[in-house]
Amino acid sequence: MTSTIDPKSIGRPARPHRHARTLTGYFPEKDASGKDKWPRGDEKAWKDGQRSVDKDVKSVTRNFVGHVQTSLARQAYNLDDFGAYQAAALSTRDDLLVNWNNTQLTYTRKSPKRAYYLSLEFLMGRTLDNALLNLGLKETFSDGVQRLGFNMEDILEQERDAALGNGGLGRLAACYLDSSASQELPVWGYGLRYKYGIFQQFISTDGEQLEAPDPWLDNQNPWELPRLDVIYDVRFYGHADRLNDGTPRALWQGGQEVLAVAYDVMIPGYSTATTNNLRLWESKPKRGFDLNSFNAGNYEGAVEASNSAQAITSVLYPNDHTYVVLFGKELRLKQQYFWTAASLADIIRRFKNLGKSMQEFPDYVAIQLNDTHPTLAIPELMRILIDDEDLRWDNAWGIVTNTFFYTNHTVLPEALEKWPVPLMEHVLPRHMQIIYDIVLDFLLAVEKKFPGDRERLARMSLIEEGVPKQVRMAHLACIGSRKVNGVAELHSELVQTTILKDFVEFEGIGKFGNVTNGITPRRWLDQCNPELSTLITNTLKLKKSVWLKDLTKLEGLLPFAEDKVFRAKWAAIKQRNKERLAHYVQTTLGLTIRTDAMFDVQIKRIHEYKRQSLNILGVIHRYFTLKKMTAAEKAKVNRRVVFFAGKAAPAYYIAKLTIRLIVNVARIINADPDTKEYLQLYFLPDYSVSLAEVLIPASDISQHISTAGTEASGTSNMKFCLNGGLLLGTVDGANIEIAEEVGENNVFFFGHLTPAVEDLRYQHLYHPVPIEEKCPALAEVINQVSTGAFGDGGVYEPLLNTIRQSDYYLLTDDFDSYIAALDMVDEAYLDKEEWVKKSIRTTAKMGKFSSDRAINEYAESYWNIEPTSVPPEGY
Ligand code: 26W
Repeated sequence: MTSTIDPKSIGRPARPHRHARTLTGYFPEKDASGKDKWPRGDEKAWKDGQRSVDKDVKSVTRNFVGHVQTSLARQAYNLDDFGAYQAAALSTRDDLLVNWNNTQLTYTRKSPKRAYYLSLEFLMGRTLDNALLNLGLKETFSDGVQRLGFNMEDILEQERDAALGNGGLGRLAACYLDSSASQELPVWGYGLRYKYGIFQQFISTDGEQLEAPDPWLDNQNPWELPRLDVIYDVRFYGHADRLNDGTPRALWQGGQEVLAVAYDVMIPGYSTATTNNLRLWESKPKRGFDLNSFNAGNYEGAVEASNSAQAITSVLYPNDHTYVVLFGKELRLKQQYFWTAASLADIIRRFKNLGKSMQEFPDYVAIQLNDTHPTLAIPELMRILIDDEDLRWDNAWGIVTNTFFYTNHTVLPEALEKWPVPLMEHVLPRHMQIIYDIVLDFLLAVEKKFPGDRERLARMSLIEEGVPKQVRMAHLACIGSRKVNGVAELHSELVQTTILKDFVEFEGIGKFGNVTNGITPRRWLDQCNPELSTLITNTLKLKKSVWLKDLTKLEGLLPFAEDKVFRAKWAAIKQRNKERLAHYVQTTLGLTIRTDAMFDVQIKRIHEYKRQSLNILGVIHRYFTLKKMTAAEKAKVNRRVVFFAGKAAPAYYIAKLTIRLIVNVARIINADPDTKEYLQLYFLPDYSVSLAEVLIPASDISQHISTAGTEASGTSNMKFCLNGGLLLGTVDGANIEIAEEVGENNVFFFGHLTPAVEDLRYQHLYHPVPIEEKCPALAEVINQVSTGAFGDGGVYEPLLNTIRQSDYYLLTDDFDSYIAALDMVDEAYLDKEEWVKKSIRTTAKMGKFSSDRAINEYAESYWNIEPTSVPPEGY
């Protein structure tokens, strides 16, 4: 079997059971005369709308059947798995709604300080399983659908991922919403309701990535509530005239006006009645179409305005770290403003309902900026306070700088957002005026503290000189916020000593901090690895809801690492998770994977800094090493199955070439009878949250091998370790803190450290050593690729040249230690008992990485908000 991937077979998992059937047990038995006992006894309660929150199997099935017949207008004798999913979602939604209403009512009555998480991305994945878990209805529901003749797992498989994000940043936002609700914190998310999520990835037979749109709303979305009553006007373009009346006010008029319509997504907390809200905005034309043009026969002109308005929330931008300086990407700027303007208008309206003065705004509102994408909220709040609320400049600036908090997610220079000044002046003329006013005040203050330091002023300005001039969004986010944080210890340190160093010197270190990222153990352990979760519950002798909410309780597993019986159970679960993955690959791709091998996984966006290239070159090295071995030598080798998955930004040529190389290497080595027993390689297309949920629990070892100092945190590293997978990585991001927790002897580290990186890059440029001398093993591998061992070698030259030439990501420096680390992994794996001990100890020490811990740090040390509990039955 080769690994040639047939593009037709790729994509979202197929729907396994399309065929319709009759709901078992729904039709009543016949009575003595052969007539149906109809209608069924419970129907009256259903019609009276008496839906109980306190569910039993009977009420679950009743509600389910009710939705089949009413909401879906389908017949109980004719329902397929997809219909069953829809009915399941709608009945679960009914329960969520009760809690959601109670929660909003509680917040309105108690008026606690609230926090708002502004993120352009929320990578939610599927909802049904999570909603049932959090509601405590999983077993009941599963029983219920089973009685109706359905299988819960098949139903869950019908749901499409909500893939409104690129990667780590978007998934982090989703984990934080889950934790906020679980910790009963009054937190709402604000984002955009993209019509198309992250593109679907297909792989052509020659290994090329092809992109297709992700029309995730085509099947309708049962999880959103359209709020046609919650709408705001958002303006673009036009002209802004200062009033020059002794106030800083201006009048912004004309241009394009677009409507923002709210869609609400309910976010249930785990094992609590708290159900928070994620509000997503959709853009709509303010007026349907232009009647004048229509009457004049200009039909295109008539719909133009409508199209232009709808375009704003049509698609998620697929960029991740690359090409963030988006020249001419006017639509992305419009997205950012549309979203921040609608969200702020909504937040201010809610605040005003409290009847407080604007001065008290920061006492009731904290706004978290997830990266610089929502930074326009800073000049937008200034605009509202000055132009609409008539506040003085300093007063307004005081309110702004006590409201916002900024999290940085990358120090890579190419990913720092900058907007061309001419574009800003065109699209947002009033905001550009305000930004200039902010710059003036700010630079005067810097000059006062560091008199005559012109270079410092140029470095710190919000405007970068050049053609065109550009607004540096990270600088604006920094000076407009109360606090600034990075996402892992090392990363926060780098933020403070590199990109924002001048700001630390100017504003003092107190404003800067760290909140190490976290992941929700509900989705990333209990849902994705139910068997392990059950074993943990039984072993800790705690209720699941206890340890899932206090993850440090996992430490109680430590003594069981010494228990042989426990280890056998632990290992057996890993094995079954491998088989589950193999089954997935068999059914979706038609490929047969061996499961009696170590599963080695690298899944993340494809990027040079993440160094998938290092991994694939390591695989090739292994392949040629195996080829040279005798049968007797090979028999002692550790069998390995290597998995890759991840998307490349559509315009990122080198990343796409990397995928191509992986796929073509797979084609050759999986077909090679000399080696295929010992080494297999797969590129799984269309990586998603749902695919991660299958891959992560199956992994023995996962790779997090970024060049030191480039990966801000990483969060999948935490997911693997929580599921008992060991980590092979560089001394970077959260890998460092994971090793601190689980112990360095349970982590495989390699490579140069961050402080060496700058110097090595300098050496590459000014004292280059030929690769053959510096790293012969790598030179040999590169030579094999180049001379066509895996198909036309010429194709890969641009990729290979990045390594032969400046080698910015230091493959030539780290390759030898990488290979040595892989050998250590093999050696360790051969001692199965010892390996399982490491696996147990790793899981046991992952408590720190719960997103509950992280969100509590934000709540306490940043936002100053408190838990606000919701009575389960309402008032
Ligand atoms: C404009 C396109 C774009 C989109 C996203 C540019 C840059 C980004 C982010 C800043 C990149 C990102 O997702 N960063 C990741 O954030 C995770 C959560 O904090 C970290 O775990 C990852 O290390 C970091 O790469």
